[in-house]
Amino acid sequence: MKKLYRAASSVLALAVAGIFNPAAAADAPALTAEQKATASKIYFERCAGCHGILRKGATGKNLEPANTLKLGQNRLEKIIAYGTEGGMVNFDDILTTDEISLMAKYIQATPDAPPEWGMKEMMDSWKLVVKPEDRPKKPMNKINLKNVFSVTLRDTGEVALIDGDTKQIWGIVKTGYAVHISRVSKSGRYVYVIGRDGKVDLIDMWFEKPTIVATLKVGIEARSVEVSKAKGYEDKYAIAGSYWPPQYVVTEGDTLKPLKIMSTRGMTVDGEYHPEPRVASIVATEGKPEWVVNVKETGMIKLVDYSDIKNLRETTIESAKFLHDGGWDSTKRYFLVAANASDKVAVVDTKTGKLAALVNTKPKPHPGRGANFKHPTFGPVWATSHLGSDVITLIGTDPVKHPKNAWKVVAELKNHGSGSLFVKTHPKSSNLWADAPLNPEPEVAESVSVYDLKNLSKAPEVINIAKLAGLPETKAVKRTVHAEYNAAGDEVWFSIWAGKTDPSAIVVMDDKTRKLKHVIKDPKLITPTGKFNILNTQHDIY
Ligand code: DHE
Repeated sequence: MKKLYRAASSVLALAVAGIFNPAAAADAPALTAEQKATASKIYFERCAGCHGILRKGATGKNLEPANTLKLGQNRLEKIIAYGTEGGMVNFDDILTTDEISLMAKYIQATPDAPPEWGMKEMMDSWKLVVKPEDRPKKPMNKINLKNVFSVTLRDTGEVALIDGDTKQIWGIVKTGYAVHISRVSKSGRYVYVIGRDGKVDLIDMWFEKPTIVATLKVGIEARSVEVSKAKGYEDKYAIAGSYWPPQYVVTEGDTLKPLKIMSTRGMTVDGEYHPEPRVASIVATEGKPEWVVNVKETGMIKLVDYSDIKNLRETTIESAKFLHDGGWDSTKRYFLVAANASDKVAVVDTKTGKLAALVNTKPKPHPGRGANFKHPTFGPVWATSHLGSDVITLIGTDPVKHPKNAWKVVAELKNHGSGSLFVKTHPKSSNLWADAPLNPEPEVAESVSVYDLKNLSKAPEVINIAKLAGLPETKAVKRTVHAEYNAAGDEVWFSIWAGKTDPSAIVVMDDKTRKLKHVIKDPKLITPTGKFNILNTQHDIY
């Protein structure tokens, strides 16, 4: 009786939370337990990032049964296979026909909420592989660590550390699934990587080979990790944000021991409760002990003061939905973050702790960390590319000397297509590079635009980077993704992101001549995506 009551009350709780809808569940196509397990694995690996674990939608559409049942099996299969104009990518080159049919059925059923992940689960997952006192006291290798690139090998659950001077793979470490980003400790010694499955790995570069010295699982799904950078706090703390459960955790910097977990559940900027406000980008302010934590679904930006972890202070700034990725302006006072469902960029003034502006842009800005340079007419600007539009937006960032241009769109440069994810330049360069890996046209997805920063009225040069790699023809599109400069700022590296069973590569371009300099090929280089140069990441140079 007690059991029945408990089951009924938890169903009621889920129904109230909008998670369980008995009517919708009854109409969904039936799945065996085995099919459901396969589908939920695929959903987690391929869909949850855009549509949310609870399928409430963010970058992607809401996929709750109320919507998916209306579309029906055939239409859903077509959308999954061929994508949509609205930015949904095609999966016909990633999933089999049977898998596409299975996923169409799966998303018509009620989503399951995964378990919570609190201090007990984190402590159980925590592994201090090498204690700080047992680590080298000085670098035990001759590698120029400043010019190492930490490269995500997405589908193998690994990170390759590549020596930027010799272009040789220095070491490959096993990490969580599909590492999303790498961030570097203030000292430049440690690399922190975070897998989609919430596993954080701490890599020490002072050993002869890159070595994992600690790991911690911070949740079930995650995308962001950052270090403490303020004076007196160098390498002291790390912070990791989770998609599920919606929370962030502060850990010791050199061991990853979890110290404090903070939930991000709460009200959106519209005053509605959201059960899954995921943690998107996090950056560390240099001038004070503070992190900027961007909460996707609520549209709230949290300034987290880490000077007193026990009595943690959060300043909550209202901006717009749904916050995603962003970067500093050139002075590192202002943080600019894409609110991609509102077609806006939010600007936070970390000196005053207030919102400086909400800038309207073309659809779905997606900057990565963006790019800073001095525009010949408008002064210092920050650039973002767009998922939903074929422009690169330039926003003025100098309210003192160029007040008329500050926090305004001063120019839109024509990109070679929409579906762009990242732009990049370097203080020593006069080029701006933009990719378009999610464009449905293979030729566009394989190419990049290069703009001359001294003459922005000139059309960009469009270069098919994937072709330069000289890889064999395969069914999968060879998406060219994520530009990253070397430490000297005279080379630009691009990942050629092909299928899991296809050969991939990294193409190194000479920044000055815009000609091919080197192609890194290796059978172990499978699905490379993000690349993070140690010096540039350590000092937020972009
Ligand atoms: Fe990313 C940054 C989330 C898909 C490669 N990505 C980020 C950040 C977030 C995020 C929140 C900012 C982290 C920070 O700065 O602290 N990304 C998501 C998603 O939710 C989304 C849309 C879907 C998903 O399932 O993950 C998504 N991202 C992708 C990809 O498909 C990419 C292209 C390939 C991959 O490896 O998965 C990809 N995201 C990246 C990269 C960065 C990133 C390379 C870091 C950019 C930088 O220069 O800092």
